[in-house]
Amino acid sequence: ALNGQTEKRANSKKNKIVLGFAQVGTESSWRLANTKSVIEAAKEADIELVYDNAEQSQEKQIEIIRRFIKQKVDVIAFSPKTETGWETVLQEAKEAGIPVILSDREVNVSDDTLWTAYIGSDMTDEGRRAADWLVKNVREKEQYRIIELQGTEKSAPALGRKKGFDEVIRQYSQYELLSSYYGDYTLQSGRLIMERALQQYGDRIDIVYSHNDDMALGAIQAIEDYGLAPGKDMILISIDATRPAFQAMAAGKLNMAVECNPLLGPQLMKAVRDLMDGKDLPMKIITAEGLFPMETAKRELHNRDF
Ligand code: GYE
Repeated sequence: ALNGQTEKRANSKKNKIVLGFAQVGTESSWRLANTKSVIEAAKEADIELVYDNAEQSQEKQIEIIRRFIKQKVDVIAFSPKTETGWETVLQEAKEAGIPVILSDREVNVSDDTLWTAYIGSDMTDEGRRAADWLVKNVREKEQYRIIELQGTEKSAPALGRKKGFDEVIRQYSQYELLSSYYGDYTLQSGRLIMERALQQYGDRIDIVYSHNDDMALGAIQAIEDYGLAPGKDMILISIDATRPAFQAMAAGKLNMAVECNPLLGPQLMKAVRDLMDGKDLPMKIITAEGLFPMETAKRELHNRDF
């Protein structure tokens, strides 16, 4: 199928590769940095990017992908809002001979030939590392009660980050997960669900584990409004480690952030080019990432480029 694709391009004398990119939304700092990275990397790689944004709607994302198929783009990349619900549209892409690359979120489909490669992080490992940091660094009290602020329901990062975290925490009786709440990775949703958690549990909450920085920043506001000091009265940890999280850490309000790198543009363009050259892609292209406790924030802040 790939060779046919390359031939078709050569025959039509189309000199630029066309990539359709169906971004999931504009929900977070991470996402904005990701979008910028994809747009810049396409320019750099001289790949024609057809970009559209689903604004956190799966139906809209499916519509966009269908439009890409109609336009006969060479490759489709997208960041699937949820893990499920993609069989039909991915089948359509496959029948049209258009390879699909998953960007930063995986899908859960019965037939793995419906997609070509995944580029992004190991979400379960991020959750695991967040919990590892807790059990190694937050352990002087006899009992810790945890609140979890989850990302979008059924999204790959929310599922993975919960799974990895639970896996570790479950082994220590010192930690108790009081409750998990769904947000949608936005600051607003983080604030809202933290308010709900505070209404339910008040100052019995010792630790807040947020699936991304923006929700953690919303939680910080809610905790301050409640009259407590985030980072001191309550331990806050989050995932992404974007610049705003570093600023919150430097201000002593966020205790740790596990890095999730949004700068996937260059890797994506390389994958697209390799595909069009008829090369085989690895199924998973996983990004290596760090972990930053509060104490490193001032030093690292100026190194952050997302
Ligand atoms: O962590 C979050 C964003 O899919 C990895 O989505 C991405 C996640 C990221 O909204 O901030």
